[in-house]
Amino acid sequence: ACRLPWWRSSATCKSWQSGPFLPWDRCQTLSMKGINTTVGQEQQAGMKEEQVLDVEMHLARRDSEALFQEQPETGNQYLEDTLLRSYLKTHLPPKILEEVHQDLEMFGNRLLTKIQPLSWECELNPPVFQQYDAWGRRVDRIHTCSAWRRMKEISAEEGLIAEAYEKRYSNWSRLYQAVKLYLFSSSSGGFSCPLAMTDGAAKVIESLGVPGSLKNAFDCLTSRDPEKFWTSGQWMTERRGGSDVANGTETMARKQPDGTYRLYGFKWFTSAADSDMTLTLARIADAEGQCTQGSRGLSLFFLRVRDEEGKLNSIQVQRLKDKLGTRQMATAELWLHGARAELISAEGRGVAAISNMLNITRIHNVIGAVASMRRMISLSRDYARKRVAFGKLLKDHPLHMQTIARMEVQVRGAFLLLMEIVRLLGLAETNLASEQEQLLLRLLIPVAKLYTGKQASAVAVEAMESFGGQGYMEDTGLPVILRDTLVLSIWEGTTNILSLDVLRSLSKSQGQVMAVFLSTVQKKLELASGAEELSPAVQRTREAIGSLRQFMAATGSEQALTMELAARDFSYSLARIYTGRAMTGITGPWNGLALLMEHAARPDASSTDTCAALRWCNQELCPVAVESGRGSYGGGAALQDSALVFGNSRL
Ligand code: UCC
Repeated sequence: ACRLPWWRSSATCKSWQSGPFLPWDRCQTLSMKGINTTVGQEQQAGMKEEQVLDVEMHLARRDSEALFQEQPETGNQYLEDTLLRSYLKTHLPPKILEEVHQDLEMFGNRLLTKIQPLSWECELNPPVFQQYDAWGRRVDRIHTCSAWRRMKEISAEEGLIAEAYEKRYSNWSRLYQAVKLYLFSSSSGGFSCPLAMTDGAAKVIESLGVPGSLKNAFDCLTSRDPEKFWTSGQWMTERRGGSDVANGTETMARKQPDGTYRLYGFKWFTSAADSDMTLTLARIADAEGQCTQGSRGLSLFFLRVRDEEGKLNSIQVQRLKDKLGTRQMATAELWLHGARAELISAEGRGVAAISNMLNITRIHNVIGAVASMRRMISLSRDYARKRVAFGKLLKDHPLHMQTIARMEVQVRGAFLLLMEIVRLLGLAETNLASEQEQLLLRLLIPVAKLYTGKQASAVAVEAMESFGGQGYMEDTGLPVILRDTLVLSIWEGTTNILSLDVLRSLSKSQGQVMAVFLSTVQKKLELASGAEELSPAVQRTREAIGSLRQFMAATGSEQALTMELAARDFSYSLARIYTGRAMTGITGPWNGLALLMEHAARPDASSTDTCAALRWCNQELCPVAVESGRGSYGGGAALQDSALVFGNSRL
């Protein structure tokens, strides 16, 4: 079984355990304490004194033995995940399921026995930056541990990127890859981050039609050969901002006589700085050295980080970032002093081109969010079966169970939303997606990223509490999961930035995407109405859709400020409604029911599937309508917001 950190395994704890019970006559020696002694008796008394102390220590140890806690464990994460397995059984064609099942079971075992210990090694041995060698030469080496490098090999061997691009299971390949990444994520020691960007880079290159100059890069990014496999970075963030890429990017590109470019600038936040290549944005300078400002001035470049001899490509590492979490991974500040690069987008189309990468890394973010929730709940659940408090196991305390059950409902919803997105992506990548499905995918990626990022932080904090004080102890490994989870709502676009991206997808499609969303859910809701036990959930969802429609109709003609203020609540509403119900595209009598409702309507569904659907729909499904009714999105509310924020300060 997979125990929390190996460095606190039962072997290390043995010395803390008391010996066998002491016989009663030895315990009697306690009464000798304070005995009067003569000179001749001193030595004998000293020995007795020692015996007394020995007995006291044994008793103290025996007492503390009762306080000794059993570590929470997880087993094979694939076999234990009944929701995942039932999802695959419901959706995958039988032949594919058979093959995939075998591989996932083996992968689950490998994760448990081989990969999880490496993950803790990565945590214990974060990257080290060496700026100079012993003789004063600038070397800028980032030293990573052997476990980290092994993760790279394992990623290739398991086809964690390759699977999506080989497409051996056609439209199901993407979903299958996502499932492997989901299982890998919480045992990857942070390696899921470079994999996210590697996947994103491969996607960008594929979307460009794999031009000849990038063929080798594409082959390496998607290779199963550990010797050949590359990872990629994504260098977007500069000093003036990680969100406002269009205005914050200062890096300049100068064209060379051979048609390549040299890049000059400073990249403030470059994750997985030990990667082989990267995609990055820069402004092409004209003959006078002038650049176009704003989004239209940005172009996308490909560059190798090092040359064949391992020398940096005119790049200097300023320092590694001192992060709250994801410490296993080297995130660096980099100076580009004429790094040789290749222009890979049309001039001025950099943001649009890198969006392909962003959409993939945002899906990886969702994978990381769902995986960390699942891991925390698995450990909580196991602990509840072992830990005794107030005379009974935690699992026999109803309030404790209620708390974990609420988290379970959240992770179930998030998991099904993730599966829905990768299912749609698989269809899009094999030209099987309708125009409606493509629009839905564009909308659901930011919705899922922003929503699951917040869910994951909340669940990680709540789950940590379920271990009591132990959850707060660094050497249990639980704080590592919390720290690594907190980044999910920040990087790859914060919650507010993603909310604005939801609005961008609306306006880009001129409202068509909302029409698709609403008509899909409305039409398919009728199908869900057949299942008697789900009728309260159907009813609440129907009301929520009605409220959403009303909100859309009322704000349609209003100014931009209203939509900006509503963006976050609006996005949450889409997440909750869609997870509550959605179009799934599978065939059968339950085709088109809600994600959670659909799962509960399977012939072999359990009562807990129904319960999860009902409870999901018990939360406020359309917060944007509620807040709109309270007048939260008007100009007056915005002024009040500012007054509240600054009213208590001298500013
Ligand atoms: O770098 C970072 C750390 C890396 C770590 C990755 C690890 C993940 C690991 C997970 C493990 C579990 S963090 C970097 C964080 N920064 C961001 O994510 C950027 C956030 N900012 C945005 O997303 C902004 O909204 C921008 C940059 C997209 C805004 O740029 P613009 O230029 O102001 O926006 P525009 O003008 O609206 O969009 C320009 C074009 C448009 O296309 P056209 O011109 O054809 O209309 C948009 O439709 O780009 C298109 N576009 C998109 N297309 C913009 N966003 C998208 C999109 N999401 N999908 C498709």
